[in-house]
Amino acid sequence: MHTDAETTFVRVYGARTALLGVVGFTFVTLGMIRSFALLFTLATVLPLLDAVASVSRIGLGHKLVARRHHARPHGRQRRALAADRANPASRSQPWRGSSNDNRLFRTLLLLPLIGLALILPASAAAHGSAPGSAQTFTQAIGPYELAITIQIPQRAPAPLLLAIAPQDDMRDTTISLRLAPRGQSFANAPAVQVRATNPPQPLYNAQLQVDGTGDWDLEARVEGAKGQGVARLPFSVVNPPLSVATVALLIAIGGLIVTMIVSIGLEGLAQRRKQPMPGWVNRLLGDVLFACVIVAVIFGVQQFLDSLRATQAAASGTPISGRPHVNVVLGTAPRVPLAGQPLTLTLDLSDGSTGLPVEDLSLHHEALMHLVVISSDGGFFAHLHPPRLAPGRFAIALTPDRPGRYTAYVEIERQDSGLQAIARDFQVGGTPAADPAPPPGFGSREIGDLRVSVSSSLTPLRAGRQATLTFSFNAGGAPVMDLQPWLEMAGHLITRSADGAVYGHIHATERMAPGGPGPVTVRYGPDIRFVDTFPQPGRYQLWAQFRRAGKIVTVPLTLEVEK
Ligand SMILES: [Cu+2]
Repeated sequence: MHTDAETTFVRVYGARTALLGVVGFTFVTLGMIRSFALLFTLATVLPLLDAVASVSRIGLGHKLVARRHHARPHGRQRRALAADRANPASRSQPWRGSSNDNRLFRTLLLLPLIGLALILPASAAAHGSAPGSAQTFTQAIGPYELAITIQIPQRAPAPLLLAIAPQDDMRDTTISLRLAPRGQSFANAPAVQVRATNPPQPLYNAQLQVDGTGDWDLEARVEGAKGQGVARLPFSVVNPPLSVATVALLIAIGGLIVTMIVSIGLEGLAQRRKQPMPGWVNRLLGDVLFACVIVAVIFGVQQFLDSLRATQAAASGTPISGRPHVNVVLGTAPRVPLAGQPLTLTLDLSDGSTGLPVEDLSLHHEALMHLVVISSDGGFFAHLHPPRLAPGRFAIALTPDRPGRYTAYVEIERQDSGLQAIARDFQVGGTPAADPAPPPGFGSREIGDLRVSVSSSLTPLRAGRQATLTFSFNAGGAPVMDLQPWLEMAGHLITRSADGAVYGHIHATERMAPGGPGPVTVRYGPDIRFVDTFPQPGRYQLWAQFRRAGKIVTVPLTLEVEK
């Protein structure tokens, strides 16, 4: 059984705790600065409100219990109320005190609603721009290079929005797209077709339907005058897991808000009818509020502690679990490839522990796999993005231009693991030609209609000493300002010691440009810088790669590094 004062206290504290719960919960869920600031402000303001509430209800020198309250009339009070009704003049005084309390009470009740209103738009925005909701796969499909962005839906069934950005000339090609749950046949899946127009657009949109959650493969088939190819892009749709604690907290907070609204409504009704609310209703509302508060506090605290632990674990840089290494088996078709003849490289990825096909590759710079193929003399260089054909299987065609030993560098990243670069050699037959002249080192050279000058912050280069290499671009005597990002970066630099012992993939120091479905407007120029420390002395072969007007510009380089 509660007295009036107790009931009011429970309500005041209910309102306060609900508010803190809502704000704390939002802070926990979203980890947003705005919620944190709100929480801080409320933590300062609420004790003051509590003090006001306490003084007004318990009173300083007031006889609270004797004071008449419309909500909880007892025997003697009821008789007094009946007398009041008979004599309106005597009624004004007690009701005024009560309605003042009501106003304060309502103000306190309004706060959680204001808190909610402040928070809800923020949460909606946070969901819309949640990282990872769009995944861009850049890869070769047959002879065509394209970037396909998948907007991963938050739940299923849902439409699957696709944006296709050709990376080179794709005019008059047809792109067929269809979906199948991982491991199932595409045979009966409905397909949508996109026709790359002439002249080509920078972006084509398509839409498919995802029926359920789980692992999916998107098959992209391209056919055109230059040839055809296929890629199967893996993605997953997961319903955000809602824990029991979260559901309980939400129910408790919802219960608090509903009970408060009901309570305000009933009190308003009671006042208007000048009839007291029945005691049992009041008690019931108080009990429900109290129960909701208890549940909200328990699960709110639990959620808060959980998130605190997660934040601490993230901040302390606790190493993520990691996955076993990946074994790569490289195959060539034909088995003995010949210089000048096309060959297909097949890369089968298996888990180093279980031997099963590797199916948990993360997108790394917009591709599941980056493949760099270099001939031992450095005369042949290709940076490719092989399409995934089946679980753990990637394949791509290329035409080696000289006989000899080649190295394929496979760069991949498994979920929760770091980047792995795996080198595999293969042999190409044919009649050896004269050794190619090595490309120039520092200084100026013409590449197409571009003049590229390369300089270093450290000359001569020394092993173990950091150097900044600067590539400056000019066209027609004017500095080039319209270099585009490629695979999220202003430039990529592949370095390899002539003996093959050292391999590096370095990114430009310029600001990253994360990809997405829309056109990327970031431009770079005329200078692009890379920082590197060559680990050992000797001759190095380098290939710097940039993108301009949708075409990849490769700048080969030979540098000597002294001791
Ligand atoms: Cu790449």
